[in-house]
Amino acid sequence: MLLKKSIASLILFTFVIALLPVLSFSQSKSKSEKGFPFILPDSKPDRPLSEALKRNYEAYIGPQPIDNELYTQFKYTELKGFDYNNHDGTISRRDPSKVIFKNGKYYVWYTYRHTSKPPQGAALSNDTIPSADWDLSEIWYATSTDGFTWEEQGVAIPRPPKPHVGWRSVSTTDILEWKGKYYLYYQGFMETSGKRGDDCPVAVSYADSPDGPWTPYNKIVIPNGGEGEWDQFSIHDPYPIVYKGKIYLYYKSDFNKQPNLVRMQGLAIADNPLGPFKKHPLNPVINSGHETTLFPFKSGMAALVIRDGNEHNTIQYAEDGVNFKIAAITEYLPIAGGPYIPDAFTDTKDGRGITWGISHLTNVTGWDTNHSVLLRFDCDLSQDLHDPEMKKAHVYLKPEFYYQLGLSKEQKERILNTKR
Ligand code: AAL
Repeated sequence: MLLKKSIASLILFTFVIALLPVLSFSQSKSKSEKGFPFILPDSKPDRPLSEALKRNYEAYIGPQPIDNELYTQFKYTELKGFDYNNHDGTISRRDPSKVIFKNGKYYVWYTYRHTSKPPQGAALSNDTIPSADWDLSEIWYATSTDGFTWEEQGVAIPRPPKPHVGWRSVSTTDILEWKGKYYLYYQGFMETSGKRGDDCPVAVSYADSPDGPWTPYNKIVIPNGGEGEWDQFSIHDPYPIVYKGKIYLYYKSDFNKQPNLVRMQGLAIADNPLGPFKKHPLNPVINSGHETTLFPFKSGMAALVIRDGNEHNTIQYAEDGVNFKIAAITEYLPIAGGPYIPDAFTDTKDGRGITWGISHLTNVTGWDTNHSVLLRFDCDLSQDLHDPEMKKAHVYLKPEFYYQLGLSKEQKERILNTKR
């Protein structure tokens, strides 16, 4: 009897041992066959992933917007202190510079147009009638103690006399502080914008104080590209940052044949604010965008990429300041944003990021009184702020907003004439 029992228990034991690998395999099989976990893993899980889920963990700083330091919403505030002649189109302010803080106040420079008539297009323009919103303009500046109410200080860079660069218009400026001196880079038009295209090089003026007086260098500091090169006609939106011990000046150019104008952004680097600037061999370095808005972030460079191109409405990041990748996708980004970047000129190795700045809105009333206004934007693209309200991923807008995005007459006719 005892023998029978021990043989039976031996058989049972052997059977269980034999089953173990199958059981554990079926257990592990069921683990890998288990669906994606209900609680979103903080880091890339060790399991087969779709391309989208791989990207969710590889392309972005965090698996959700709330965890992504380079994701933010943007909030806007109307500025006090600027008069626009009842918005009749004769006064325009646009394309603000970065904001700096000096002498206990904030400074911003911008394109200022004050003409007897609103822009009339190239054909109807003359020495006093502007072709475009930034034609026949000067560079003015304003100061503020809080970034919301501004005091206009007047002209910083007037239009120089012919034949100096910028005699037709000086516009779209940005500020650099370098070794205790100040430099304003700006588009220097020597023909009416719109005659051929929006064609201009970049000029520069310098001063010992942000309040001027500004001395024009009276030479082209960022030249147009050679014939047939992408930036042969326009060097727009000069945007200097001190990075890796040098001046990294980002800019935009309009190229390709009309009506399919392409806008991309390039980089020119110099050791001296007055040049020579060497254009990067990999230019264009950003494949989309319009006006330039960048800031040092950690050891690299971040960029707000707006309005045009396959990758508009993105926030991008380049570990080396040159090779940009999408870091976040967002909406209602500041147009022509000029952020307040405390470490824009400190050659930082750990860029802290941004929380506010000045941007613009164009054509705010309609083409017959075309002009632009400045406004303030706030955001959370900072290592030193964590504002969950700025990390929300949806903006609720009223039906009127959507209805103003209406069909054109031609689209309506096409739809109504489409056979069922
Ligand atoms: C802006 C900028 C440049 C262009 C025009 C004025 O948005 O891109 O400055 O020349 O438009």
